[in-house]
Amino acid sequence: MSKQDADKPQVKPFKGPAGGWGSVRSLAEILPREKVGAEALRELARQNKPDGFACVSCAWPKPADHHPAEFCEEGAKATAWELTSLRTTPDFFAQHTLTELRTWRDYNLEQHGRLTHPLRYDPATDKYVAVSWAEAFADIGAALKLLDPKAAVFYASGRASLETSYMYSLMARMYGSQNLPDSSNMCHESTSVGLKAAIGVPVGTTRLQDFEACDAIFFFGQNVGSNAPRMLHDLRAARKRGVKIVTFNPLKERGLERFTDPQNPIEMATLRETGISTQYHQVKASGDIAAMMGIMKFLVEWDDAATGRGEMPVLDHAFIAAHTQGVDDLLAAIRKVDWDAIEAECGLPRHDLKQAASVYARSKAVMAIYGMGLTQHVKGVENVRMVVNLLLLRGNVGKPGAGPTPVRGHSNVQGQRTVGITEKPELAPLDKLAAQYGFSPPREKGLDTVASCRGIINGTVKAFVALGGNFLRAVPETIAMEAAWTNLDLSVQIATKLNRNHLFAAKMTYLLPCLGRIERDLQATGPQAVSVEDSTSCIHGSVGKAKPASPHLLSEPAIVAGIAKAILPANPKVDWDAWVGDYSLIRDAIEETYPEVFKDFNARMFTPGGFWKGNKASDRVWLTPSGKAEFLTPSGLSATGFAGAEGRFRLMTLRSNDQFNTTIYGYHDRFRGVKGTRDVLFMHADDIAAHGLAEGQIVALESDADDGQHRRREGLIVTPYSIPRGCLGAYYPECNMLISVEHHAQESHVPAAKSVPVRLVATKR
Ligand SMILES: Nc1nc2c(c(=O)[nH]1)N[C@H]1C(S)=C(S)[C@@H](COP(=O)(O)OP(=O)(O)OC[C@H]3O[C@@H](n4cnc5c(=O)[nH]c(N)nc54)[C@H](O)[C@@H]3O)O[C@H]1N2
Ligand SMILES: Nc1nc2c(c(=O)[nH]1)N[C@H]1C(S)=C(S)[C@@H](COP(=O)(O)OP(=O)(O)OC[C@H]3O[C@@H](n4cnc5c(=O)[nH]c(N)nc54)[C@H](O)[C@@H]3O)O[C@H]1N2
Ligand SMILES: [Mo]
Repeated sequence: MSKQDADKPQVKPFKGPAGGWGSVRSLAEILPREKVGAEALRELARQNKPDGFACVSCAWPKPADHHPAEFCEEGAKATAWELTSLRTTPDFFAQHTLTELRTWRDYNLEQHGRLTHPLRYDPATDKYVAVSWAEAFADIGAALKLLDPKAAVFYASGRASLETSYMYSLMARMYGSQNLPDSSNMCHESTSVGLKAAIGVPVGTTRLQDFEACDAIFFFGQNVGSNAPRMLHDLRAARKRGVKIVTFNPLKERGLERFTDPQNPIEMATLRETGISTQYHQVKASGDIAAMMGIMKFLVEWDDAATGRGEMPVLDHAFIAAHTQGVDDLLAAIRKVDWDAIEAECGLPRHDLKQAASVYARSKAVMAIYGMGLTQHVKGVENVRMVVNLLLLRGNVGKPGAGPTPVRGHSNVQGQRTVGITEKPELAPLDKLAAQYGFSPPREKGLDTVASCRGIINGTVKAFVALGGNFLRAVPETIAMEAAWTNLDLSVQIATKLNRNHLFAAKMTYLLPCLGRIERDLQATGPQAVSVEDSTSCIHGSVGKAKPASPHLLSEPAIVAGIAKAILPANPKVDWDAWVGDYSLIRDAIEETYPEVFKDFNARMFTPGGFWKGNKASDRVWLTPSGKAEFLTPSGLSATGFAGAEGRFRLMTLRSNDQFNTTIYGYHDRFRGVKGTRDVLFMHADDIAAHGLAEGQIVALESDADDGQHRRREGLIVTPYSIPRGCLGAYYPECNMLISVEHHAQESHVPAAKSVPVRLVATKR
């Protein structure tokens, strides 16, 4: 057991700001723990620079005029995690069966360091053993060729480069499968669906320069201090200009309260902080639709009054008339909705909503930034559409300083979609691919994440190939999913570190270790670069220079090519080996498929700040069927999708500031004052008392999904916290067993991880 595990758990309020000395101390802890050498420290200096590598952590844009150190605490942790000198070798696997490793915690699995050799699972010994790459590819090819391509799933976690992702989706389609779910299916799919329907583009419309032009920012359900800390610099600069920041979040998140720039020696020395939010509204989980309805109700009231008096209207009627459709229904619903219902659903008094509305009404350019707090709900798509409604009412789309700003997760999750990773046939240029490569791509819809889970549980999915990620840990219903995994014919995992998904074997199981993005990628024509797309649709080149973790690793493009050659007949139009030898040829192919987005791709990929993909909605060109931006009248005030019931709580499954998704860096959540444990249950003090519980008591949670299934999570420590009554918070992925596969967003199918219906069960004191 490492020292971290042995720390005595404690939770007490954290007094410091986001950033600041806490973030320096946190780095001073993690760098030695990962035993990173001088080389890794040198690499940190190249992070997110125009000639460096694109951070492997989040997707926040990398500015053209970068800071001396363009990385944050979280980015540095991600770099250290990849450049660790620790190794998980075949010797390690000789000592441990998978049965034993399944009793380990996520942290301990990954803490053994980078995978070094291609591995095959040996059922006789219940261990992984080293194999040659040639044998692995031949075996995988033989197994996939026996299957109906529609029974094979090709998952992608959002990290792999544009080059790899293009090859991967092409391979799946040439093989005959459109089953290309990705982590976006659990993340911002509600954005892709909601924004596309509302404004005709599936992505945000803003860029970094909009932070310099806005006069207010509305911030919904995104924990910037932990999950996109580099944005704190943009927020701080905006605050210094007097921009108002109005936040809606059930939890008081430190990064949204105040920040000390760790790169500013004066701030650090004087402990000076910048306040971030000028208003902080602790909305109930799933209460954002109601809160936004409340804000709009004020806007409409003030607009009526102003126009009645012949004054400047509050709504932008000219914009609405010229550019939108559907406002009348929405306005009717706003006028009709009752204040008591709004207050009850969002948990905020109308006075608070009035304050928010008044900032909105007085601001000329407003950005709306949001994350998982909006997308991961049964009504996640409506949440996103409500954000657009709010923006459209005052023309806040398609002008400087204004627009929806979804904060994407993985560093290339948006880009993977751009180059074809999608289960939706209408989103891939199938005719173009057919012509370019001379094959007939599958035309029917493939399986998304939820459909893949169902298929694995009911046995219709037979093979699962994963380009990164930890699917079994990230999805809902983990207990049933783990049990069903062993029925698969084939599981292939392309990964850098051992994780829990790798411990569940199919009939044939391969674990294929790859180079990370920070590592030198040497191919036939020399060192290679790759590219990624950030949250604001800017595309960046990335060059890895660190020494690879093992000489036996292959690059992701090489692994994809190895599998592709083993499953596909030779095709003169795709020379997989040539692509692997020279990635610029892959970029030429990408440019041929997507000439508008990737014009002069190779020449432009190292543009400082990235090159912009363009965005029609930001030019007020609406690629919707009506040619207008669409208002949507919400179907109700609550985003939960379930009824309230006595004793039923809304559980939000959250990230700590010591994790990257299922990768657990450690057991501290500094900003929330948690030390030495991840087994906390954040709860309102009055709810603790009302349930006859006490701080520190151990409880279990049971699913309250009304579907007859028993799901239970033991061992949570009752922790009083600033959180609305009726809501609970606990960490992802350890609570995923509580979520039903069927508890997901309508339309986008994103698992509704931010309002899981649960019941509390007291176990021991
Ligand atoms: N260090 C680090 N960085 C990351 C990640 C990581 O795990 N670690 N993950 C990456 C990925 S893939 C993603 S998608 C992003 C995720 O980043 P976020 O979008 O910040 O996701 P979460 O941490 O899940 O937290 C969402 C926030 O929503 C709030 N919330 C919950 N329910 C509601 C609600 O109903 N309404 C409102 N208004 N708020 C709500 C929570 O209190 C929390 O502050 O970050 C990316 N960056
Ligand atoms: N309850 C609940 N569930 C959630 C969420 C939530 O908020 N609550 N969030 C959802 C979201 S937003 C997301 S994005 C998903 C995340 O789901 P995934 O993307 O599937 O999970 P990660 O934890 O990011 O994957 C980590 C693994 O990726 C591998 N890896 C790391 N770097 C590389 C690389 O360079 N190449 C390759 N090939 N592999 C690499 C490592 O082996 C590591 O163990 O989880 C979702 N699940
Ligand atoms: Mo994500």
